[in-house]
Amino acid sequence: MYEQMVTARYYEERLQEEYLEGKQPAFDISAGPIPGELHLAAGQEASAAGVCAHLRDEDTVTAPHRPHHVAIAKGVDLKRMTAEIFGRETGLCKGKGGHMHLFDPDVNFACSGIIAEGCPPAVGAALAAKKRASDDVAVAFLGEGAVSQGGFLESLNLASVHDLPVVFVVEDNDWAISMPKERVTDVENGAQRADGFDLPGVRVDYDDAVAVYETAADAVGRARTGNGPTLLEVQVHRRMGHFMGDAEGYRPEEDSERAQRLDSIERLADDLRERDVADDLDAIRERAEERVDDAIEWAKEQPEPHPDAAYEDVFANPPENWPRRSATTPSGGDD
Ligand SMILES: Cc1ncc(C[n+]2csc(CCOP(=O)(O)OP(=O)(O)O)c2C)c(N)n1
Ligand SMILES: [Mg+2]
Repeated sequence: MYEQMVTARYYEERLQEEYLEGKQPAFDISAGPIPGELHLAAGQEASAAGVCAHLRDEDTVTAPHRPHHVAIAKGVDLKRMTAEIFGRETGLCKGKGGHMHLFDPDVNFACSGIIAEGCPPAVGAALAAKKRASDDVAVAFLGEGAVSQGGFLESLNLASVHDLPVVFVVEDNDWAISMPKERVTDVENGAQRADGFDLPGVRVDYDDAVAVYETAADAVGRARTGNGPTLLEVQVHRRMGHFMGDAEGYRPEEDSERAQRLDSIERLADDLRERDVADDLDAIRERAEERVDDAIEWAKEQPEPHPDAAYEDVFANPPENWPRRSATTPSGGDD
């Protein structure tokens, strides 16, 4: 878990550097090697690492617009994910999805920029697993800002009534862009939403990876043994703005300071040292950094998609006379 967490943190530190290239001084969001928005999850690593430690490749995970820590913990190919974020042809979605739309069928991972959008597909994957009589499970990650969304609430209902092997993981980072949760809901503890659907709801009040791991063991175990869904909420801390370039004028200074102070990675490192579990945390960190640097270097060398491919994989039924690929385009277009 420590390795997953330091990989995710360093990955985002490196993305941050790459993202800012060419965007300043007047923050041009379309400029530089990573055009568009970028939502970083620094401070939220414990929930992804603690939950995904219980998962296998066959299990399905969906994530929202802040997906990197979850994708890394689920084992998404780091090189192809990075190429996708850089908009390159060898990216997971051939460079057309970008950082909010990563899709890796090898490890059954998907994410979306539409909040709570991952809940119905996770329920679908859980239904498929049940119908196939396999013990695969599905996990949907979402933010606390999405817990009043219809897609989420309807998914809780279907999961409960059909007893499906799915776990909903709400990452409560206190903010939905600039909106504190107390202004949009009177429900303080998002796990309470489970009560209305008669399924177990549990909350981990602090972002301790071991506490998340232990709580998730029950939730994933319940799903895997045919005992139905669980809603798990984890308190995490958003160390950065909502997205890169967010000046955070709405955020009290103490709240940002608290997020910096309560670092789940440092907490886990102290814990590991105290329990004498890992003798060389520096080696783990170095290995993680090398892997990230390699992925970023590789991705930046990848070709950009051919303009003729712009319409491919976009329409299920392409319009007539849609642009065809030219002979110079590297791969076929029938898929
Ligand atoms: C259905 C929908 N409505 C609105 C948005 C715009 N939007 C993007 S992120 C966000 C807030 C999400 O907050 P939360 O779920 O807490 O996730 P966090 O950003 O804190 O990780 C909103 C409203 C969206 N992407 N999808
Ligand atoms: Mg939030």
